[in-house]
Amino acid sequence: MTAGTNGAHALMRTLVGAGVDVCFTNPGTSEMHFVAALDDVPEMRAILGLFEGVVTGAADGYGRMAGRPAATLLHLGPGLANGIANLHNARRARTPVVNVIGDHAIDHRRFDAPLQSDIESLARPVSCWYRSTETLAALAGDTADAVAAACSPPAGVATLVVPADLSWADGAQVAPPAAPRPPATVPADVVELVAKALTGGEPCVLLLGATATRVPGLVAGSRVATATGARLMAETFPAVLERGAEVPPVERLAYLGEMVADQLRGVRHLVLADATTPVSFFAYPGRPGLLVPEGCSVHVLAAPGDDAVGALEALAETVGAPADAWARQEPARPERPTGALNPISAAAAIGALLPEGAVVSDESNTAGIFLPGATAGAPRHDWLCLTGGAIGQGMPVATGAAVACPDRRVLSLEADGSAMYTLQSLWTQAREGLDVTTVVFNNGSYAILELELSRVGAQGAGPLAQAMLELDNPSLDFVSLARGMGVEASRATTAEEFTDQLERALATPGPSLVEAMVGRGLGL
Ligand SMILES: Cc1ncc(C[n+]2csc(CCOP(=O)(O)OP(=O)(O)O)c2C)c(N)n1
Ligand SMILES: [Mg+2]
Repeated sequence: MTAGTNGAHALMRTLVGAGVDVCFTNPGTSEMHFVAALDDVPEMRAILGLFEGVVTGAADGYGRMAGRPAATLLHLGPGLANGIANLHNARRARTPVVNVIGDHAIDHRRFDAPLQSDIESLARPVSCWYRSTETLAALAGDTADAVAAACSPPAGVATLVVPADLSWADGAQVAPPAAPRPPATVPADVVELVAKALTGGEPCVLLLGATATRVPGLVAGSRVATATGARLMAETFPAVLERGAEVPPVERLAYLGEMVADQLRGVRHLVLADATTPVSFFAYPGRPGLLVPEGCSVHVLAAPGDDAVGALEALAETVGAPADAWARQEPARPERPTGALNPISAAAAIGALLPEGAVVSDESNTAGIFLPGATAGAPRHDWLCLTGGAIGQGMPVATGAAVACPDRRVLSLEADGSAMYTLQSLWTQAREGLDVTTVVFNNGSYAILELELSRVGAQGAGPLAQAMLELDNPSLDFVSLARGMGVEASRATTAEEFTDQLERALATPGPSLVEAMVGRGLGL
């Protein structure tokens, strides 16, 4: 233990000592001592977000790409509440996040002052660990515990609540880092049983999720698939999917249950490697919620918190897969598109131009359905998905990913409706000079909900219902919105314009935005 000064300093120094040196924040009065401590702890990079959904989503994007947590700094219950949807997405992504919330001074709580609320009830559902520090002596140790909890497999959001009187009190100590729990090794008999199922001559799918969708997991999975004839698949919305030329290709489970039924028809053994059992995103009248086909056995090779990559490698050895017998994606790019701008031609342009090493934050929704095909053979890149289904994730995640990966181009692919949730991310990107290229697919609607309206069997939808799904009265002008936050922007109405503008944006340092007027249809 080394002597600190006040509690806020001790917390900051403990975070930095544990490797947490980025803090996304939107602070208030109860966090002013943390703000004041920043000048004395310059190792901590503090980044301002103008809404808490930006703060929490950026921490998610940072944690996914850095592999270690950022801290947030949020203002009491209401600040946390504004950030919860993206903490929900981070929880689903199993991203390590140290979620610090300033609270009223302990002695002030009894007054029920205006910002007083039940922080614990708000935080628990999105947190893998929760603690409210009640003494100065405990503050630094609790901070170290929070970092370890966030990083312990399966990683998650560790929430630490700090009363204001502890952050201003003098005499706090800095704590050394605490060790995270290691992942659990999958027992050999589990691997043996799975190997038996895969080599029994029946149709099998090996489904990769969470920690298994990066190159080591993909390579081990591909070895198993090559040796046994199993099909290699990945969950619908991986937190990070590494893909592109020379990487083992993997088919993702579809979003729509009917399409998953087609993908899994006839499968007799479904092996889960850090993936969950496939279920429909929503319930629909008369349709199954569980998407495992009849007569198919589910085998858990690795559960959350297990060493899934180690288990896949052990499985590859057990089935006798040679170390270099894995599938490699052929390099290929689409031609630069011409003619109408629609989801097909926009995807072709992105496939033609995607830079080597790009980090793609994908919240393109319906306009993005042709992207996986168009980018499959592009140079190697990472694909970050909407893990928890709560829209408003994409632009903050892109922001945090750019902070984590300053040498890589981030491509933020946004549907227009989703963009409007956390559009303030652009301001943070401009202020921090982040290399984020944003494409907004302007289709003037909540297009997916038009589809869902008919799929759920809702009766009697007329013009009033339709109006709830339309965004074109007034229409959104993303060029002006971006410029208003200091981000250069242009609008494309043809495939040629889009390709040229995207090429220029990708080559320009700092953030820029291209508004793609893709229209209502898919371009089929
Ligand atoms: C936090 C949150 N609020 C609301 C929804 C419901 N929702 C799902 S998709 C959607 C509209 C998406 O529209 P857009 O982003 O423009 O994509 P498009 O469907 O047009 O491709 C909404 C409101 C949600 N998923 N998450
Ligand atoms: Mg839309």
